[in-house]
This record gives sequence, C-alpha cells and structure tokens, in this order.
Amino acid sequence: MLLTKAEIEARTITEDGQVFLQKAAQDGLETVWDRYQAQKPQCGFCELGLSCRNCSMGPCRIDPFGEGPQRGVCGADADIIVARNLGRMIAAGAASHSDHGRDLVEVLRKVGEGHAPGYTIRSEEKLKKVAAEFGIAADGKTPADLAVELAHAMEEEFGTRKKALTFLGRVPEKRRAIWDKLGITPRGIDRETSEMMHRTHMGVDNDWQSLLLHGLRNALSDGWGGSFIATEVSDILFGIPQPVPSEVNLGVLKENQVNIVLHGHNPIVSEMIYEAAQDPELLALASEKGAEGINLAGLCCTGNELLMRRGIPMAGNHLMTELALSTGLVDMMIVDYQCIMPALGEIATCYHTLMISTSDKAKFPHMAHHEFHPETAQSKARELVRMAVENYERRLPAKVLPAPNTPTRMMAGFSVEAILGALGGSPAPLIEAIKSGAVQGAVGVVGCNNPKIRQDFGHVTLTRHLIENDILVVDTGCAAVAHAKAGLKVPEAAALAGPGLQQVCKSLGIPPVLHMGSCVDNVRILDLAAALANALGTDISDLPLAAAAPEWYSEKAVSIACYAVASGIFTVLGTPPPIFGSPKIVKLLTEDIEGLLGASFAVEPDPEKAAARIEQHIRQKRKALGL
Ligand code: CUV
Ligand code: SF4
Repeated sequence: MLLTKAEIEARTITEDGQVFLQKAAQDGLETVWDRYQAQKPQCGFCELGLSCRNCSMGPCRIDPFGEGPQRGVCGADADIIVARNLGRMIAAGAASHSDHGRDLVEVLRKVGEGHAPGYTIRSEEKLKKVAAEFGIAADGKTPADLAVELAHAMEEEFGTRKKALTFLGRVPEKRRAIWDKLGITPRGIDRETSEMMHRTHMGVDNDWQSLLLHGLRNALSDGWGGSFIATEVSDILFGIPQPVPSEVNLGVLKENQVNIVLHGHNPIVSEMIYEAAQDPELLALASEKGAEGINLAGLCCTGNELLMRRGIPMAGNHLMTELALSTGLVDMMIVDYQCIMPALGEIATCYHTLMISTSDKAKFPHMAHHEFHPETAQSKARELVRMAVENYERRLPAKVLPAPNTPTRMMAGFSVEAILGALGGSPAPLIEAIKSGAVQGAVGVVGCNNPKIRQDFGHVTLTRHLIENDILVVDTGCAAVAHAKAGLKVPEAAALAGPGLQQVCKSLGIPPVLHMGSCVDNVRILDLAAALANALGTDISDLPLAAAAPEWYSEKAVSIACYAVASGIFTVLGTPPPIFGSPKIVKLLTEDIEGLLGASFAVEPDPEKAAARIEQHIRQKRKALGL
C-alpha cells in the first residue's frame, strides 16, 4: 500500500528516506515503521518499566494507578522492578560493547602471534602509548611481541583480578575520588556485567539505590573499559583516524559499480573487505562483468569505522538499513553484529542482493553464513567480494531505483589526536576559545534512530540550535550520519554557527560538527573531556559540556548515557527510558544524582527544548568557572 506524502514526511526528514519509503511500499516491503505501527499501542507497563519476568513465579506487573497489585509475586515493588530492569539494560549494553572490544583484543593477540594474515599493526605509536599505560615497557621488543603482551594484559581487564581498570589512569583525580567514595570504581569488565545479572536475580539486591549505583559501575566498566579497549585497539590495528572527506546518503550507491554495503559494528570484518576490494584481480573481474569498479558503502557503526579511517562513504544510519536494499542496487550486504534488524534478510529476497552474516555469535534469517576468523579472514573477504562481483549482473532492472539526490559531502576522522593536531598539538587553544567565550562549550550529540521519532529530526534540530549558539558539537554513531546528511559536516557549515564558533571553525578549516566515530568511539569524547579537565586541574563535571541522545533506541545507548553521567557529563535523552513507573528513581536520576556526581539526566523529547536546557546548563557551568 502506498503512503501519503504526510505519512512519509512524518517518518523522516531526509530526502532519500522519503523517496525510498515510497519505493519500499511499492515493492510491497514491510519496514520498521510499519512494524512499529502494528505494535501500537505498546505495553504501558513495559513502557514504565513496571513489568518483570525475571523468574517463573511471574511474569508480574505493577499497577501504576495504585489500584491493582503493587508487588510482584516475590514481593518486589515498583522501585525494585524498575531498577532491576534498568540494570539489565545497562548490562546488555555494556556486554555488547565489551564483547566487541574482546574480539579486537583477540585479533591483536593473533597479529602478534602471526596467526592473522592480512591484519597488521597500523599504529605503532598508539601500541606503544597504550602498552606503557598497562605498564609494559617497549624497549627491545618488536611490535609483534608488544601486541601479544598488551593483548594478554587487556584480557586481564575483563576478569576479576583487578581493583580498578587500567584506563582509569586517564580519569581526573577528583572524579576517581567520587567513584571511590560511592563505591562505583569499575573493577573488571565482565565482572560488573556478571554481577549485575546476579544482583537482579530474584532475591539478591532489593535496594533500588544500590542497584542503580551498581548500574553506574557497570556502565563505567563499558565506557572506561570495554568500549575504551575497542577504540584503542581498533586504532592500533587499523590506524588513528585523521580528517578525511567523504559523502553520505543513498546516492553513494552507484548504478555502474558493484555495490557492497557493510553493516554492523566491528571493523574486523569491514577492514578486510576494504582490503579485498582493492585486489587488482577482483577489480579486473568486476570490469569483465561490465562494472566500473567495486564501491563500498557503510551503514551504522561499522560504516562509521571505515568512514573515519578510509573515507568510505556512508549509505545511511539505522532507519536507512532496510531502505538501502530497496534501491535494488545492493549487490551484497555484509553484516557482523549489533543493530542489524532481523527483518533485513527477508527484505533482500525481493531483490538480487546477497545477504551475508559473518559472526559466530550473530546469525539471521535469510542470510548466508560465512564465518570470519582472524586466521582466515583475508581469504574469506576475497571470496565474498568475488561473490558480490559475480552478483552484479543479476540485478533486476525493474526493481532498481537510483537515489535522485546527489550524495552530501562531509568531513570525518576527528579522533582526539586529529583534533589536538588541528589545534597545534595541545588542548590550550580550545581552552582559550572556551575562556574567551568564542566557543561557549561543547556537546556530544550521539546515538541511534528510533521509529518513535521522525528520523534525524531530533539530531539535526538540536545540533542546529547548539551551533547557532556557539556550542561546538562532537558526534558519533547514527547521530553523526544524520548531521552529515543535513550538510552540517563541511567546513562551509561554519556559516550556520554563531559568530564565535564560526570564527574558530574558519581559522582551523573545520566544520562546527566534528565526527568522532562509532558508538564505541564515544570514549574519544570521554578521553577529550578528561584531557581538558586534566589540563585545567579540575573535574569533568566543572566543564561547560553536555551530551544528548535525541533518538536513542538501544541498550548500548543506555550504558553510554549512564557512563557519561557517571563521568560528570549532563545528559539529555530524547526517547524516555522505561523508568517512569518509579517516581523515586526518576527523581534520583534527574535531580538528586547531581549532588553525588555533579551531573544528572534529563528527558526531553522536544529537541528545541532540549537545546534550551543544554544552553542553560552550559551558561551555569561557565558562570561557576567565573567565565
Ligand atoms: Ni553503534 S547503537 S543504531 S549503529 S547509534 Fe546507530 Fe551505532 Fe545506535 Fe546502533
Ligand atoms: Fe515476579 Fe518477582 Fe519473579 Fe519478577 S522476580 S517475575 S516480580 S516474582
């Protein structure tokens, strides 16, 4: 059934999204928006966090109106149930990022042992730097030896033998003291997640406050542990991102080239595909088949990883993953894990697209499984690229619709190293710009798309307001892709910023919205915030900073938001988390926690109001600093 113009415009603000929503409808596809409609009304108990199925005496639910049951079969009340549910969301998010980190550590070790042909150490500089942080001396050792030693040391971070994670060495002392006082210093990465699952079992932790505190510790084990390892090891293996031009939207899929779309999160698979796509033999085969080349495009965070390091264009963000297939131009989609809708395989059966899953822990309906392992990834990648090239001639012309709009230009690659490089090697010029008021503050706008929110509207509206008010925006994940589609990531976008920020961007030749990477790369924002605080001898919570996740959907985003607040960064969520069944928990997280951590959460679905809240917060922080 075709959609009306109003229906389409209510779903997305993007030009390509609007075109391909209709194309998908024409082709008879059911998309994430249709399935969301079909789910309505969604369960009110679950929305409030008031349902529990942690054991088989249940499932139970608490009546929010106070008329029905106020306790589960075990006796748990609303506060306990909401806290347990939130805790399990954090645990799932932390586990996802951290398992991704562990997979990278495995590759690092195998590279050192010589068991991962095709992978190498691209940044010896970062290898040495991180090894030193782990107390491993570099002298006289080959990079391979160092890689093995560092990998072993990182494996220890996951376990139970530590009092505190190693990367806490980068955290300002004042912050460390707060965590120690509250008893939320993260010890082992897996330990905190495992302990969360234990605490939330029936009959363990039944104090909603101590459950929430452990939730913060669990989230910190992600931010300063699992995700931190993921980002640093990715840089060691694949290189530290540097500013790079690229393009975004479905227009990056080429009619006359073999299109391979990479979707998921971990660069382990996508980097190997990138290598294989340069293979002269495969390029010759492509031309034999009548294609002018092999075109790679990214979706979601594995796309962001390739974009940051190789300038590979982005086809889109989370809600574009199904629509990308409806172009009929995708010869192969290769996925690893996380945020890959299980609907994708079936949608692809409408086209010639080959759907490939690659991880032993992530299988999907209607996908061919080609498992990647470090030992064989190189040959596997070549095999897949060959299959994609051979699939080019099977396109179904009647189903093909190239995007009518040209790709939007963007600039990405703003690692902390690149930002400091642009500033001449130290954070001093940025601190000066903040002191002078040219830059009022900085905000991380991050996170997903969610069909509950008009696609990209939350991100783009918020960010436009912030830069207009001289607030520098740094971004990651699907938010970053939204901003890129809206044209906010080119140096010329400085014209959209307030006079101070405009001046700073122009003098450095940078956009007012800096792409810092994938979701695990939110730790780059933490790292930069910590570096600024350390340079000033203060705490992160004293700085004029904030974070926002206007369209978040995933459990990973919950973990990210919690480690941001625990690290001292005020964080605004666009979609409400399932906590409103407990007024006590809402009050703690949005008000009282400020007194403990110097930061709190806010929930504000209206991006204009969110911008106003953030601007007010930044003014307050500036005032407290005497600026
Ligand atoms: Ni990890 S977690 S939808 S791809 S940002 Fe995108 Fe980013 Fe959320 Fe997923
Ligand atoms: Fe019900 Fe308690 Fe079991 Fe949850 S843990 S399902 S509230 S009995």
